[in-house]
Amino acid sequence: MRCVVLYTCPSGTAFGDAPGPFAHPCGKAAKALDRAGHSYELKQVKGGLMRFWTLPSRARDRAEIERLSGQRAVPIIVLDDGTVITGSSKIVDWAQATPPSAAPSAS
Ligand SMILES: N[C@@H](CCC(=O)N[C@@H](CS)C(=O)NCC(=O)O)C(=O)O
Repeated sequence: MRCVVLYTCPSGTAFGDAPGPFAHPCGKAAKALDRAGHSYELKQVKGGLMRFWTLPSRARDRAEIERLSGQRAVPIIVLDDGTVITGSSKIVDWAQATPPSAAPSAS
């Protein structure tokens, strides 16, 4: 199974190395994938609870995330077999537990 797509918020993969609770969840997931040698397509979705001005378009902005994962938060990853992994901690666990050889580079 390879990681095909990493969905993040508009801040993308930034601040994943910040210490402990200050780490940006999407960045933390991206760093773990990078460190483990996984390649992936990055898709940034709009909106977010902190971006309160986007609340009116929230349902539309996160519709794909909701369809894929049943909730609206990112990060999520989608594997090539359709498996969806939701949340930075689970993504970190998957990245560390899955050898890149089992998850060849996305083409
Ligand atoms: N505990 C979650 C927190 C994820 C989180 O706060 N994600 C933000 C973007 S960085 C988000 O999408 N929050 C929900 C929202 O804005 O609707 C994790 O570590 O993955």
